[in-house]
Amino acid sequence: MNRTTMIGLVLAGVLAGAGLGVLAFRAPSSTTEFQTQVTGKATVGGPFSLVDQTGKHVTDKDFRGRYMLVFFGYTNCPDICPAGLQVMSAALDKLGRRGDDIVPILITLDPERDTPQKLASYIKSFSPRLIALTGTDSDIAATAKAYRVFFQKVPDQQDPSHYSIDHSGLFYLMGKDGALVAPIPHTTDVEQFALAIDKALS
Ligand SMILES: [Cu+2]
Repeated sequence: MNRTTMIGLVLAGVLAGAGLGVLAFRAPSSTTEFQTQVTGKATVGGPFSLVDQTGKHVTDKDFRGRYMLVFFGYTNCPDICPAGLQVMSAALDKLGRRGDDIVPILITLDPERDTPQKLASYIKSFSPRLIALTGTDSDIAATAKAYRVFFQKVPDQQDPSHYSIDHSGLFYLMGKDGALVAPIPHTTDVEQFALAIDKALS
């Protein structure tokens, strides 16, 4: 056995031990957490059950066999959402037929204000292929949690009846099996966005 193999084996042993330690000391509270601990790989995404902009009930399973390009936001968002969705739409245009299997999906973090009707009129400004999903507070919270999306309601200082929502701005390209293929930051430019998708599809 050469030295590198030896070090490799020792390291593997240490890592395996550490992994078991985590499992022993912290009982996983969910399958996702369990997978994360066993594989050491963060699991992003998962089942959801929501309502689209036409009022139709949809689940993640409806998109199996296609790629979901998932983004979380809200229609009253002043910056991240409109800018990100604009870039995403342009990137899909750029990809042309190559992106035919991609379904862009906006999931609202503001189900209180974002009704299916409001979402329907909002997404008209972007890719005609974009669909938008809303749901109950708890369905939205569970979906955001599965995607590890941070979001927080921020009341308006001047007018407490108004609020904005701070939120993380990643697009998640999910594979035909529903598993994460590539995260794409909302700050990516059109060229790079299209390239990232193109790479992920090959
Ligand atoms: Cu936003």
